[in-house]
Amino acid sequence: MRINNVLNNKNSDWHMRGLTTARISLIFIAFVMSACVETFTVSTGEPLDNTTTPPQGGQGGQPPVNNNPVDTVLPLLDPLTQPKFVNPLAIPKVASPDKRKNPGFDYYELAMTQMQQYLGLVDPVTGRPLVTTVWGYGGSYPGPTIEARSTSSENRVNPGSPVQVLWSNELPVTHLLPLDTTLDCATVMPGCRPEVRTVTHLHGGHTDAASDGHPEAWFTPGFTLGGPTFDPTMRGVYNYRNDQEATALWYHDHSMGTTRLNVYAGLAGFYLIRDDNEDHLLNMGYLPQRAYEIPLLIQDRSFYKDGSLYYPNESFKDPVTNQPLSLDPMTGQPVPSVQPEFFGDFILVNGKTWPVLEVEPRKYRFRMLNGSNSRFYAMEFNLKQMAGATTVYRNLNFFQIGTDGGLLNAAVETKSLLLAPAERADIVMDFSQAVGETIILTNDARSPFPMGDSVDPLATGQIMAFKVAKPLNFNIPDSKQPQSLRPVNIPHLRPMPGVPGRELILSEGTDQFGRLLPLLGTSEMGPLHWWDPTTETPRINTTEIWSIINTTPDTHPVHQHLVQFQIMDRQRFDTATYVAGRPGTLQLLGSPMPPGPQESGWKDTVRANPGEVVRIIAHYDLLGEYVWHCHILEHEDHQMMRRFEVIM
Ligand SMILES: [Cu+2]
Repeated sequence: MRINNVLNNKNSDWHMRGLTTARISLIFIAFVMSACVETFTVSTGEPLDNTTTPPQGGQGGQPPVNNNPVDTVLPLLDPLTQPKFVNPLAIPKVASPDKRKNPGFDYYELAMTQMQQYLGLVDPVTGRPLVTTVWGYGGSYPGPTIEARSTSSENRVNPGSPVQVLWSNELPVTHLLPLDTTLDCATVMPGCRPEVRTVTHLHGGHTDAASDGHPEAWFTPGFTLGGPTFDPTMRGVYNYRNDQEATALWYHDHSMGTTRLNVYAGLAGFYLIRDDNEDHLLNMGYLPQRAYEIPLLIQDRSFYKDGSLYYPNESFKDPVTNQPLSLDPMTGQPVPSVQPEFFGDFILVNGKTWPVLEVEPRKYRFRMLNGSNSRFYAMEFNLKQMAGATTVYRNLNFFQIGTDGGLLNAAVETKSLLLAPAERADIVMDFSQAVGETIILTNDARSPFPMGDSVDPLATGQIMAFKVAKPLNFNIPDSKQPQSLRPVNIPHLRPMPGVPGRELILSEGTDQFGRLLPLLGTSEMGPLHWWDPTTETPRINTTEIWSIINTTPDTHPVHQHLVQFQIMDRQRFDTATYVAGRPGTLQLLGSPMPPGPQESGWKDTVRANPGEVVRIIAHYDLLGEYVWHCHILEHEDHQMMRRFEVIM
């Protein structure tokens, strides 16, 4: 399938096993550890629950210096040595806005810093807690949750304000993780430098182009350096309109060529929009009250034995000679290579490994977000029971009530939920029939999705646990089963007469070193690079259909900035006859299939499946340059991203 992929460690699960068996003995570098464990950087704003001191007996350690030299092989932490469902789920604090700084705006200041945080890891030999050096916004990973209120014209009862955030970069000048200096990074210096550059994007936000977090609008500490589209006059202050309906957005780093590393280091947080309709549902008892609404940011990571973050540091090698091919353009020295994908073997929720949440026997609302670099999650709630000496699992029904961009028309009863990177789902889970029981949120999505390796049922096959151990608080009534969720159904976007659709492609080629190069492109021109001229130029206030033809063997989560779109349908095509760049060769097969009920709402990220054309429709109502891209971050950083510009 992936003939161009000759990276030794494409599949990290395989890589881990290789490391934990034969390769550990090759090189061993001991970190000199000394006792100073309580040196967490605590936020200047809202601290996060999980920045708390680790349990008794905490081991000390200088922050592990982890900008790892190339091609070293250090021992990794084995996920099977780690306790599961012991660490309490951390819930990110809600940031408090300053309403006086800039009247009319909710104003926040969120600095990006490096800190040490307890992610729930223990030393497998001593049982002592291990701390991890991470990056975070506002002093924590994940960053604090921003709660905004809709400013939409339909939100008249309790209208909100736009939000302003000063995003400042107070990170070290050296990256925490292995940097590939061969990528196109739109840097001011050759060789993908400066190493540490950041720009924040509000994912799913209806945002003016200047504040959208364009990947080339990155900046360095003190705004001393900036990318080609960085506007120094903004001084890192971004405006968010909030003129959209209630939903869960998220903010994360989007810097050119280093998004995968910056997000992996910890730069992500929730951004919830509230509105009158949601209040109405709460007042009517159709949604769990706020105390029972919990955001769940699901991510995979790998760690070295000292608890520091592992990200592959191997150069890209010639498969025959084993000589490094990824060479720094400035020094000519081997550098770590971008990966085709990266899959960690630890699962974290809100920055804690395999956490547990004690719940009451009632309904809870979970705001689910897949914030992983490459991993998909196919999730179920499984009730763990004993049948004699055997553990058996019974998967439970739950309700999906919302998608990326807002509530569905009506709740969808289901047993499973599939989330690609960056997708969100709003769900309601009823624990009332499980008093005293433990329910495991499980995952069985293959990596890469959908045809890659299966999960390890004892590690990546598990996400978190819910123990129905708390007594029911009778003072707060349980919610009713959610039924109709909107005053009027979501209007179907309609194509506009005279506005042609676009045929776009997802493809795989090779870069200058022979590495797998995932690309976007157009049906007429074939695969295109980031630097090729902009081809997608919707006119302002028009509605367009984009047909995205996936010629690759993997599912790619395709994300458009600016808009919330609707999925129209998916249809198979003949992959044997189709040639990108020759539109006449597209032979559609079978019938177009409308999206299932779990995707029948507002979306900003769509799963483009292999061998399928997915059609999406969106309305473009703000001028300026934005991007669309695959949200597998290793793909996005390696050219699977293109500009689009809304023009007059
Ligand atoms: Cu992709």
